[in-house]
Amino acid sequence: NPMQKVVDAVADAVAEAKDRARPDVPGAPGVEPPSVAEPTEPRAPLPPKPDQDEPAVVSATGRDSGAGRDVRAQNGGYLTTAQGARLADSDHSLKAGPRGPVLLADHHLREKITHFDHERIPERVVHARGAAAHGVFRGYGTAGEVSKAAFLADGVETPVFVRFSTVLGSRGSADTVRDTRGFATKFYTTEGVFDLVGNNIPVFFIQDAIKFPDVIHAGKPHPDREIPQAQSAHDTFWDFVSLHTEATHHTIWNMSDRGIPRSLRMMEGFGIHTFRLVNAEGASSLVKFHWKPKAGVHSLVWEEAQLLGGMDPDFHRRDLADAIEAGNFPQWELGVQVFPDTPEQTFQGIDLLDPTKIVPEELAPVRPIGLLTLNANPTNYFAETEQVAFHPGHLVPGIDVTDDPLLAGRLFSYLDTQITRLGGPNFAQIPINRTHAPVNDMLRDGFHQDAVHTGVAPYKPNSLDGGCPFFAGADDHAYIEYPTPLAAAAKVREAPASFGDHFSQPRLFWLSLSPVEQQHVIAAYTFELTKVYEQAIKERVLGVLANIDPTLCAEVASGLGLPAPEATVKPAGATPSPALSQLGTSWPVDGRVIGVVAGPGSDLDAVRQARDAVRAAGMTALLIAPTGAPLAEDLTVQRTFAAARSVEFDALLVTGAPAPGADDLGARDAKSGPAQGAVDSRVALLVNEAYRHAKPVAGLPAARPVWVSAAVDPQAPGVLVADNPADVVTGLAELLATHRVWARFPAPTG
Ligand code: HDE
Repeated sequence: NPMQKVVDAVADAVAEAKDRARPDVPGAPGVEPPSVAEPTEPRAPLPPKPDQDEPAVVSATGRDSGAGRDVRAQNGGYLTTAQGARLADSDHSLKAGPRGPVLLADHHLREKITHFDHERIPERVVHARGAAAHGVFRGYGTAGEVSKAAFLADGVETPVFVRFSTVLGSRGSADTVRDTRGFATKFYTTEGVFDLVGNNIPVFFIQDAIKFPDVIHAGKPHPDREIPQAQSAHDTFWDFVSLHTEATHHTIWNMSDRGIPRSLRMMEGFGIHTFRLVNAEGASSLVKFHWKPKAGVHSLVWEEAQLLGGMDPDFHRRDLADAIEAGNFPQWELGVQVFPDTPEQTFQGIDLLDPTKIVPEELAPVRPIGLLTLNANPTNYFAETEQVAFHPGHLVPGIDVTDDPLLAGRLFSYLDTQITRLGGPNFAQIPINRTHAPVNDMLRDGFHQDAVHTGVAPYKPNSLDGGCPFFAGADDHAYIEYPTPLAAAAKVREAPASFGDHFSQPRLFWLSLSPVEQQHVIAAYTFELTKVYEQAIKERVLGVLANIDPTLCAEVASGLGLPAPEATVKPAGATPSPALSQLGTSWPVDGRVIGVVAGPGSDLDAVRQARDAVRAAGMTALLIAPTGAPLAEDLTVQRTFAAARSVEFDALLVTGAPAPGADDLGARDAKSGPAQGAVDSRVALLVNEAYRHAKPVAGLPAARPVWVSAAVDPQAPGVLVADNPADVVTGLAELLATHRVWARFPAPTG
């Protein structure tokens, strides 16, 4: 039967294509990828292209982690033009004689320069600055009760690409600015791409997408001078958030330590909106998504963040890439808070459609449903991190949206913005964006069309292509929208009354913080408002703070030298949510960075033992010495006194008291030279900063003179001296488990 042959051939081609596209992804038990074999002529859907394979796992610095790819920038023996013609020279333009005019006939010059002229694409209108990594997501199977999504089934491994970002800054801005961080994950599932496009703060500035241009225009640099870059410490931001008080909750999170993460590896992530999950029986639940970092939730202190802006503007980007390179793969558990899908769409009085509200974890625990591991750096920043296109509307069966009005606007915005940013509607064909499921669409033509479509009937219904392709049913993994019942209503431009509560949850957040975290919030508001020129805006913000908490308002007012106004809204009584504080928990220290200071006079055996003990504890040791010369054959120096700064390290281990080096200008008195017993001033600064930032500071007995030069109180908490390097490292690791020596911060006044 010739028809049967065609059907078999199609099925074979599809099976082969699937194998090629997903060599390592096992199918979920009982979850078959959608069948795309077609019962009639004429041909198989276009197979995935070779570059639709899993992303390469070659690291940024060329470390080949097994993919066997050649990582040289160019392959092949000869340099060619884009058309493949071999070139004999690419260093000189074609000229009429060596000193003559350049000729228009130089087609190679024109090709080279023209391509260069068009190398840049527009940066993202928000979240322009980002860093990304490849990884894998493994489902626990615990979500089966609420979602039929195949990638959540037990043991299913799905390739992912995750992009972290700041919101306000331009592509070249600094990493450690005070801002919200984006946390966008692309899951290449067998049922199509699912994008979870979240942030590290669980609420948003606005409740309705129509306000997005307003909040972003207010947060971006002033349109006249284009300053300040990548920050909220300016008049227009505070003008907007003080007038538009639904922004109060997000703003207090930004002013907390959450606005300056220690590392992208140490942040939570949140889907923010309430989503709808649908299980195999078709039952719907409402959920909020949470990412929980295995390394804990940690932050910088403000001075560190500021110093890093100059010292190492790429700090977060570098930290992520280095950790992956070193094999310290960052991990997060994905979890859901599950709420019954009731007609009111509220939970214990909290409106689930209001994106400025959280549901405290104490009321609805976060249930873990899978594990994310980032295990490979991108190979090419532009191709992957820049061209990746996320969209909250990239959904798979079992995951649906709700009527959150902010989410509705996002469902429009992301698709729309990619058309400008990536130059047309075919961005799904860019390798990083391609689904790993077979594609059989009827989308045709457009800028940058990569596919060579065959056939004549890219429309339905058709008879010329035998009616192909066909619609799938729910049993064939079709995406079917949940038939949400809608109440009869009049068309209005209005928000529900519950959206009018702007202060009870900011107060809940404030009351949930520990005293030292509250102190940081006070300092952050005071810093930011000090940068505001308009007195009226400062006063208006104080009015907002009074509605959160009188102490917060009074402290900030006193820092600004202004009177504290009375509240205009009666502060709601709130039960604190301990889960909102970053303190009070111990975390693994894997991947933490310890600076090991060594200099002339350090006992090299002790240095070696210290370094090895740090490594044995799963942390990274960076050796800091006067120059880059190795201290011994096996003691490579990673940082010099001139290039090291405390902000790079989570803790310091000092092995000696190095005398000022010849290049230590800070310690040198022009006439008399360094004082007897003086310590290199850069080492003293290093230790002093680490001490002031409440980091563990430890040493061998020979380091004691450094404590004096660095104004370190040897009796202070978290200052540790021991004879044995291994004991020093054990003590450091214990101190680091709580991230900082919190007791060392000045007692809060609030
Ligand atoms: Fe976005 N957002 N957003 N956003 N957003 C973009 O999409 C938008 C919002 C988030 O690493 C843009 O591709 C609107 C909330 C992340 O590539 C744009 C609204 C949350 C990223 C856009 C929001 C986010 C973006 C810019 C209000 C947390 C970076 C370029 C309704 C849940 C993704 C682009 C990446 C990026 C629109 C609000 C997260 C313009 C209209 C809430 C992580 O489409």
